[in-house]
Amino acid sequence: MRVLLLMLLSSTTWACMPELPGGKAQIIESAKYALAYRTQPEKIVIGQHFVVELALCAKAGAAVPDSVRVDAHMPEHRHGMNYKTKVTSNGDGKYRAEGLMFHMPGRWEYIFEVRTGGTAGAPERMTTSVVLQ
Ligand SMILES: [Cu+2]
Repeated sequence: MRVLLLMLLSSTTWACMPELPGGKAQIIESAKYALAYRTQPEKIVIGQHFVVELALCAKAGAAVPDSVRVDAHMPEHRHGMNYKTKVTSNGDGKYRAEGLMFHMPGRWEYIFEVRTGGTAGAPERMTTSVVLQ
């Protein structure tokens, strides 16, 4: 019992659950953060802009995010999107990224970059990919 308690106390990766109301969301996790996201529209159409809504929570011991960047690229093709995204914070750990567009079919990888403490330290990167047909 005592050992278990010490293990729990020494853990810096306590889970948290990001809340993104309004429907189902994909969850991805890094050592420090958990992120829920969904696209709008839900089904991405090649060559049409879409929005990514996301919610972020910091696990125990991790700094609260200052800002989030959202980007995407095609790792196999070594190119990114033709547009830059604009991320706005809705407060309360929620963000909205506008201006995404996947301009061709294939595997696209989202890159979520979480920044804390100004310029100090590298941003935490979280990635996940989707295949568009
Ligand atoms: Cu490509």
